[in-house]
Formats: sequence, structure tokens, C-alpha cells
Amino acid sequence: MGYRVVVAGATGNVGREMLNILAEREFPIDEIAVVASSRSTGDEIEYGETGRMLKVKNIEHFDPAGWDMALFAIGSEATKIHAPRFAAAGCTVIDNSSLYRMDPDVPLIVPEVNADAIDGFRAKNIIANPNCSTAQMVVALKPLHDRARIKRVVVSTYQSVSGAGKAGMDELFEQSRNIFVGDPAEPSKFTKQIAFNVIPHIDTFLDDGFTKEEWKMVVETKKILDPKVKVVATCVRVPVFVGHSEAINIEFEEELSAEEAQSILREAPGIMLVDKREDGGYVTPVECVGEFATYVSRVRDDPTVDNGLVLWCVSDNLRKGAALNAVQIAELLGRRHLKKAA
Ligand code: 2RA
Repeated sequence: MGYRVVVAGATGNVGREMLNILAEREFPIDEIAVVASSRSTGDEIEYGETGRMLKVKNIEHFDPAGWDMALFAIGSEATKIHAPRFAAAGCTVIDNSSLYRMDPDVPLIVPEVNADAIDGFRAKNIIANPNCSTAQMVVALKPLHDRARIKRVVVSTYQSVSGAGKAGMDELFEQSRNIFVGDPAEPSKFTKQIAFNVIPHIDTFLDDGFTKEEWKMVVETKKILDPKVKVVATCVRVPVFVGHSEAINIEFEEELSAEEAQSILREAPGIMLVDKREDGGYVTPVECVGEFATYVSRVRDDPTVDNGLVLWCVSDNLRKGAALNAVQIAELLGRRHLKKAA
């Protein structure tokens, strides 16, 4: 016996990946509904690569009563309207937007890091999925934090355009083509040309000069991993279609050599260590597309601080950074709280 599951926003980048991953991981489903805004109503979408076509329903008219859980990938504005409605009807919402992440009554979960925190979900019947750049970083930090207590993290991100949705991917494609043929390459989704360029700006600016993406990395890491960990981030958009990369400098309370960190990471859940210290002996974003793992490479001692390490971390932002983590939360929720008789 399986679950009755709704995927909201099924026609977007993340929603499609949610369907793919539910199918790939053979999530126990009795019935699945795909819902989206009225724009997509009536469209057909495949359930993974099963050949089974699902008709998109209008979320406005969808009655969530009797459905076990809903994976939301519809953005904060629509989430504000529909998440409380679904949750009140008894359908647990696993939300990919930023709306509830810092709500003290909503657990913010990365299963490899803070699975136990899910037990608080009943306060609102909503569970939040972290931002993509935070998710992969905390998976890499957790086993090192458990061993040597992290004091401070300095992270620079190299984030793919798929983090900005399909429009971001289209803009990189169109601009690249236009530049090749000599046509104008005006920015629209991004603030500057993204093709053959990098843009040190993701999400809106805050009063202190940081961007909201950078702020999210700070506050979400504290909520998921440890409020005592200090984080400072610089988030940069790069002309890569899928896969976020991060250069992470870590200061620990205790001594931890690069060699021991490699051994710890080799065994850590969700991590694939690829660190050969030779040409090509590291992972780049194109190699992580479609994968479940968070890849770690280039682990080395930082000689400029006491107890410091530097590493490189890459993951499929649509998967561990969004859809995979949401499905892992659904699996955890099922195992711990919504058990179905076999
Ligand atoms: C980005 N963090 O990459 C966003 C997506 N959640 O723009």
C-alpha cells in the first residue's frame, strides 16, 4: 500500500525533477496528481520515464482532502495561498519555496543532516526544503562538523542558470547563440549578460550589501546544522546550465587534517569523494547532472588559519538542491510518521 501524492508546479524545472525522482526511487505511490497554475491546466506530463502520462490539474480547483502529501515547487506567492489550504486539509506540504524556511514552527530538513527535526512538522503540517546552495553545502559540512566542530565557513558559489528556472536556461542558450551569430545579446532574466560572463548577484539586495541568496546560506545553515556556525557567502551566477559548485573554506575548533577529512567524507551519507590530486581528478558541474550525490573534491589544508580546510563541492541543483531533497523528506516522513501497512 502506498501514498496519495500531489506534485504542485509539475511543469517547472524542479517539479519535473520531482516526478522523475519519485519514479526513479520507486516511491510507494497509490495515486499521483500533478497540479499547476491555470496556464498549464490540461497539459500532459510523463511520470518519470514510465510512459505513464499525467494530466495537469488547476491547483486553484484542486481539493487536497484525502491526499497524504504534496511536494510544492510553485514559488512563494502561490505557496502562500495554497500551502496552508493543503496543510489544513491534512495533506502534509513539503515546500521548495523560501516562504516557510525560517518559520520556527516549520522544520527545515536535509535528511543526511537533521532528520530528527522533522518530528516538529505537525505544528503547521508543513516541512521546508532548503535553498539549493545551502543543501549541498550542509551535506558536505555535517560529517566534518561532527568530528571537529566548525567555527566559521567562507563560501563562494558558482551557481548554474537552472537555479533561475527555465527562463534562465533559455537566456543562456539564446545569448550564446546570438553572440556567435553577431546578434544583440540583451539581458532580460539576469541583470547583465550571462553568456561568457559571471554575475556576482543572485536574488535581491539587502540593506547590508549582501544578497538574499547569501543571507539564505547563512541563516539556513544555522537552522539546519548548528546556530553557532558562522557563515559568510558570495553567490555568483555562472554560464552553466545545471549544477552548482562551491569553494568552501572551513575553520574548525579542533585540528582536522585533509587526509582525515577525506576519510570521513568517503564514508559520509550523500557524499561522493572524488579527490585524486591529478589532472581531471575532481568533479565539475556537467558530470553531476542527473546524479543523486553531492560531490566533494580538492580537499586540502588551509595554511593561513588554525585548523582550516578548503574544499570544492558540486551537486545537481535541481536534484539535491531541490527535488531530490524534497523526495528524501517525503521518504523520511513516510518512514517516521505516515506509515502505511505493506
Ligand atoms: C538560484 N537559489 O540558484 C536559487 C534557486 N533556488 O537562483
